[in-house]
Amino acid sequence: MLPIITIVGRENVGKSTLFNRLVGRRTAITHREPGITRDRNIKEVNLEGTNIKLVDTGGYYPDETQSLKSKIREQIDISLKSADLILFIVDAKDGIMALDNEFATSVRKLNKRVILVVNKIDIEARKSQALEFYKLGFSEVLPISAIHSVGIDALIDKIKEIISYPTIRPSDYPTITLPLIAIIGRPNVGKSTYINPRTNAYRYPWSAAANKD
Ligand SMILES: Nc1nc2c(ncn2[C@@H]2O[C@H](COP(=O)(O)OP(=O)(O)O)[C@@H](O)[C@H]2O)c(=O)[nH]1
Ligand SMILES: [Mg+2]
Repeated sequence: MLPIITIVGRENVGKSTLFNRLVGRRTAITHREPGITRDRNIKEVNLEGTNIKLVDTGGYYPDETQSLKSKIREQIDISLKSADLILFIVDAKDGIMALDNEFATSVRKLNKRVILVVNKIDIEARKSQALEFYKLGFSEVLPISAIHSVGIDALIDKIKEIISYPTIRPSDYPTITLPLIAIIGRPNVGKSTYINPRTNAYRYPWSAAANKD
């Protein structure tokens, strides 16, 4: 089974432009999906040696009478259920819009691997415009311009890197429930003093009591 990579985001952020950009590199077979989707585009693409199935959710807005939220939910539910990797696209020219936040929340709930693609960064020098989008809470944030082909190679590299790892779902995690916290810093700044309950007895009396000989 080919990895399924699904492009999602609000209207006009450049989903279809990115789809065409990635497909344009080397197209294979085009599928037509029966069912609810009106014009969901699915293509098998060879991304520099790696075959994937690319899905453009663009145009998928089922019914104008539905509320925006239910449209989003429906789009996310149907199109993203089978996705192995989500390309969540936002528009650098618009900044973070309310609808981006709603998409972000819904996408995050899916617990899938996500690249936040910040589109319309038309020149490399404006890459820093992507920084504000870290607020949406995704660790992989990539600036691109789908039209001007800026950052597309980096995006392809990132896609290939991510899908080369097997998917680990929360249910696969070992049963460690406590968070692991690392104390780091250069030598002699007081890392051990900080974590040693004896030397910290006056700050953490409960720890000292628990460690009495
Ligand atoms: N300036 C700029 N415009 C872009 C870029 N990518 C897409 N667009 C424009 O944004 C508009 C919406 O693009 P489209 O791909 O149809 O968005 P979709 O609704 O998310 O599929 C079109 O006018 C595109 O030409 C980009 O990298 N830079
Ligand atoms: Mg579109």
